[in-house]
Amino acid sequence: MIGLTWADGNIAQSASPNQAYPTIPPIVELAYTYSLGGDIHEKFDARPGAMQPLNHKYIYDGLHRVTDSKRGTGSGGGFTAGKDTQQFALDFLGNWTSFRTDADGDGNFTDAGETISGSFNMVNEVTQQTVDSVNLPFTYDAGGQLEEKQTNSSGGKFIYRHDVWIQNHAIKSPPLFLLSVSQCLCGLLTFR
Ligand SMILES: [Ca+2]
Repeated sequence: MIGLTWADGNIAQSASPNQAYPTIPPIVELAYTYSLGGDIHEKFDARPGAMQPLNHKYIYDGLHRVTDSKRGTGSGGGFTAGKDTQQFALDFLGNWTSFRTDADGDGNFTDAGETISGSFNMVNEVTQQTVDSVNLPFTYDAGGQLEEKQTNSSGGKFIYRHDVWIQNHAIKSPPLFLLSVSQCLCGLLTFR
């Protein structure tokens, strides 16, 4: 296990028998554990008595890609997953075919908005996301720039426009089509 500790001043370990405790309260004290393959297995708040759900536990597939990012309290055998725990399913190229977040912390990903499924084309552009059985398509121009992204079942969407330098210079939302949501006019000296 690897530990990182920040404290306001010099910090040391207390004398026996409580050597696990710092001599002053640490501002931040993080501990990391690793798998035999070198992947971070756990990252947790190691301050004595810490009870906030700030801890993470990760699960990987055979290619060392994160498939589960659990958030919660405790560590090791005492870890309890909670709110904002996430799961990812990836295709062989690494695209997220599903992205799930337990937003209410009830232990499942079946509540409204908790699961987003993605479809991709041959050049790994996301072509559609599905949220609560609503399909939200994405379209691109021939240069691969995102042109439109549908945002809800009512046809709401963002429209992106690019200049000849492939700089995004306008984002529009059709209900307010004449009023750009945001727009920047990039000059010749604009660097990307
Ligand atoms: Ca849930």
